[in-house]
Amino acid sequence: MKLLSKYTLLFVIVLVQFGLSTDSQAQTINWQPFASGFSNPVIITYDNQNNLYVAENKGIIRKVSTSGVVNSTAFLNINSKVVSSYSGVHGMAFHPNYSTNGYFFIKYYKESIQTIFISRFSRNASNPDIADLNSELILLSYPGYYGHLGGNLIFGPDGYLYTTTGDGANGARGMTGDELMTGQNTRSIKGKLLRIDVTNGTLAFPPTNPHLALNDGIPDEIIAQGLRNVWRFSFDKVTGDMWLGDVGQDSYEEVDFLPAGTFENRNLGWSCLEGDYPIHSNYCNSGTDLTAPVHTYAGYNFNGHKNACVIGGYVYRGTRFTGLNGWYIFGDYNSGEVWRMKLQPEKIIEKISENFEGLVSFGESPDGDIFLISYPDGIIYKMQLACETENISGIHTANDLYLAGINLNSSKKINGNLRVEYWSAGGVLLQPGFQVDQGSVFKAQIGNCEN
Ligand SMILES: [Ca+2]
Ligand SMILES: [Ca+2]
Repeated sequence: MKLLSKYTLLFVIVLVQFGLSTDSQAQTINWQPFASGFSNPVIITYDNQNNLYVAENKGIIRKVSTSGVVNSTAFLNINSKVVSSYSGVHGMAFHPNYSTNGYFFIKYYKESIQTIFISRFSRNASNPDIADLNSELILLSYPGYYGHLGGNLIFGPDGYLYTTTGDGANGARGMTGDELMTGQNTRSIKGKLLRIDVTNGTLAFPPTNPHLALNDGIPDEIIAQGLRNVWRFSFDKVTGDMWLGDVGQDSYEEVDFLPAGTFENRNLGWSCLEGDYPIHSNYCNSGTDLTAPVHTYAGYNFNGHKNACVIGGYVYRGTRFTGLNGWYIFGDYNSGEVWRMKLQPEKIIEKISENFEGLVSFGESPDGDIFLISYPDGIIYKMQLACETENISGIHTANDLYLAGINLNSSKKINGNLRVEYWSAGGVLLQPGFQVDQGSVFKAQIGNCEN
């Protein structure tokens, strides 16, 4: 093609939105190895000093830098407390004032005595890279049997510590589930959403917890019921809304959404319902309205045994990919599929990855990056946008502002090597130094091509 003229453009705005919400094809996500060498990792979280920590199922916790360098010395090893062949560490959360008080909290299962513990531990007084095994202060403990033991431990936007308990059932295939009838039994600690106040490092109950009345027979930490086995839930950093992935029995997996400030006295339905469908009508609790899931998908029985275990994730609130802002990222352990979902202005769900081996949990960095944990491989992956070629064509008109040509969407034939920041709001921001040949066809590589 003959070049008619050439301009050097500092900022060239293509006035067409390539953002996710207007593109019929979901942007491909890459999960790039961030840190590795773990043995069955289940959690990645952080303290208020931007240090990351990875917890392995069997109780070893390692400190990790924001660039993915793993400390060779374990931060803490509670393997002697866990001693489990099945399920050890379920949750870990650092106190909002960790930098001053050194407190962090671990939820773990001790199989030998079939008990779930929520304990406070303390950082070593002189070495911030290690914690003290003998600092354990048990705050709560519950009986738990092989089966549904619940899930993680996270501080909410209100500064209180939240966790979930499973219904305690076996959950084997072919059963209808909830054989202990706990989900709708308000007095049972099982199948519930719990909230405690550990501001001072000891156990207290928030005054807004709904079951604080003396001698009401309902544990004071319960705030919502009807959970089957929520392994992973999280809070939207911006809105404070809660998202939960409730693992189904054999029929339906579900995602639940609780707007900020509306957590108390919720009933998520199990096992009156599985997803939206009746399971045990005789277990239904007539005293409460049920909160329907915002998303269900076919479980083990209905998809060729492909999807069978929802893994709740996080709402993306990072700064690197503004086009993903507000999307909820979640997946399924069995299929290794990962989706993004938005509820407003209309519900949209799109698959962004698949065939991920051993997707046991997601995680979040202090600045909002999303991690994905491979349980069998012992690798923490970090979300990246794939560096794709977007087919842009158009005729450059003049000056520094490139107005999208009429062919921009209709003519898809360009490959290229130009780096473009895809995720800028409302358009494509070309990088400084980009040269445009008037009358030529543009070449652009779209995506965040960090590596
Ligand atoms: Ca009570
Ligand atoms: Ca439900």
